[in-house]
Amino acid sequence: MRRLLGPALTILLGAAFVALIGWLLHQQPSPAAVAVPHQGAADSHHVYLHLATYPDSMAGEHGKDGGAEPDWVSYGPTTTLNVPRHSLVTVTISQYDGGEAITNPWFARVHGTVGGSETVDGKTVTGVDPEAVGHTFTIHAAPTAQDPLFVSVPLPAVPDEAPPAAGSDYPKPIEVTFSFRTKGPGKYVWNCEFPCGDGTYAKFGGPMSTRGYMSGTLTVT
Ligand SMILES: [Cu+2]
Repeated sequence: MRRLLGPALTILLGAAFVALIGWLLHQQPSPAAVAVPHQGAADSHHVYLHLATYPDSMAGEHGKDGGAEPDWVSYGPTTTLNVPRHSLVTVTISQYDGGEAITNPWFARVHGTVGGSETVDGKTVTGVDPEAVGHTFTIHAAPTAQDPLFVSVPLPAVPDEAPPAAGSDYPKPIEVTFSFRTKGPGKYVWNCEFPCGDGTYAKFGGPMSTRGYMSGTLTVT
């Protein structure tokens, strides 16, 4: 019995930690201006989202001066996403940031998208090199009464030596596109699963654990 207690306790503590992170993500206030970045398409059941990942927070929802933490990596233009129910959602992410080896190579694979794939600069792939990941976009669904929604796509790293693009502070981005289908209405959280935060919590601190940088909400309306 005592021998079983150790692993059981570990699992329990792990589950409690995951629950705590989920609760913390839900507790942080959303940005005041709640943007609805999906553009109305000709077919109302197919919407588009355009996001970007930056090596700092000067281009997203924190304003041009970067707000409180200008050096933190961020998603933009907003981390508050709204998409309609029973729809096809096509997301394009312009990835401007560098990266390195991902801790968990499972997140270097594509999960939960239409066709189980994404395109990287136009090329269809089911995963990227786990040694060169910039960020991931990972929608989580806690087991609740709402419809499950799990999508995770890796965003390859922009090479460190890439020069800034003309007229930009950032290099030419890597364009990642994928689609997923929504079911019924629900509230979900998403985050990056590449530990790109500060040194606390195995690099899951700072921008990784603060709403509006490497995490946000996705509301299916
Ligand atoms: Cu990240």
